[in-house]
Amino acid sequence: MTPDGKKIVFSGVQPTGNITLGNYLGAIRNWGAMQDEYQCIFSVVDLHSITVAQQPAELRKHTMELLALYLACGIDPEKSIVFLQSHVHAHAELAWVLDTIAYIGELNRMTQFKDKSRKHQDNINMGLMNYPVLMASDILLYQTDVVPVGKDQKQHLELARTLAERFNNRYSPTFVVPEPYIAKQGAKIMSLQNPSAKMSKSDENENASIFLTDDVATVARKFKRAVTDSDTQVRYSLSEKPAVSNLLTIYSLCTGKTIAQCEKEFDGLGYGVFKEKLAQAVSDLLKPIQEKQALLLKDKAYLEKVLKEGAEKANYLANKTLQKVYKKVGFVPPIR
Ligand code: ATP
Ligand code: LTN
Repeated sequence: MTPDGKKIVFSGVQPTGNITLGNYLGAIRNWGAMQDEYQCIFSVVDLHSITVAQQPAELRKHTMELLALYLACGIDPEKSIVFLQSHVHAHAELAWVLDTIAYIGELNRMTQFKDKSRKHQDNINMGLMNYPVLMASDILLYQTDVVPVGKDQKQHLELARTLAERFNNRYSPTFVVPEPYIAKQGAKIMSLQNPSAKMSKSDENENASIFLTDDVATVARKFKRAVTDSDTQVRYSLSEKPAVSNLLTIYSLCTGKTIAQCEKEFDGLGYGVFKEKLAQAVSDLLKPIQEKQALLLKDKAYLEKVLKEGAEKANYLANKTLQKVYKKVGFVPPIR
């Protein structure tokens, strides 16, 4: 809670490449709408991204692109704190302390760790296993009340809660225990090629994901190739028609129409027409974001100003918590 009684929101996305429609609908889109009611803190979590090998020049580029995307999606640096995780050293420092109360068994069980270990067998590094502890540190440093994320992050949020409670019990109340905020619709957008897998930035099949940078023709082509079923009815049923239900969810979120309205709109029209309209709706949503992002990326001075001010505000808040933590664990404060 801030001094003026606003709850604190924290969230982040990794600058690991192309942001997908899943990242947008499941996470970033919801952030903009929270800025008036909450004190929001949004980070480009670059420390997390190197748990999977990155090219340094690419990482720098993706980081600035993601920052510009946050702003293009309506994150307002006048209202919210926007910063790069690596600009606030307290994230890595608190992660170290939390590491000493996190158990190997807990981290070993994490679904994302197991998935990513399978995908990157040549690089099962300690950072990959430690990823959720760093994420807990991100959240707990700001005394966060609410964390808006997609469904896949729920398990990591549980760990952040567990670590907060464990620290509070072992020492004395220090951290707010955060709540996840998972949107009812869009929390798990599925792959266009396999409705049982989530849409992911790192999918090898590029037809599986819509990227926020995709142009009109690419969006149309990907939806045209999207898997459906042998039926012809545009109807929502997760058990009987998972692929079509996923497309309906996307259409509903992009147009603001309810699922029932969408079903009615395509009653008797078949998948061809539905897919064309869907592609149009997605492109209409992406176009203004792409235009704003391109303009912002040309204004390096402005982006740097946002980063400088964001880092100052974030450092102030994070250091306050870190100092409390250091005191509680028994570190002698530096002599000034
Ligand atoms: P990767 O595929 O590289 O693991 P990712 O696509 O999962 O990455 P993250 O940076 O890990 O992306 O996630 C950013 C945010 O987007 C998180 O809040 C996450 O829950 C959300 N998110 C990711 N994929 C989806 C999806 N398919 N549907 C809804 N939300 C998603
Ligand atoms: N692990 C998250 C990204 C992330 C995050 C956070 C989200 C890192 N730190 C703190 C919310 C709060 C993911 O989406 N893969």
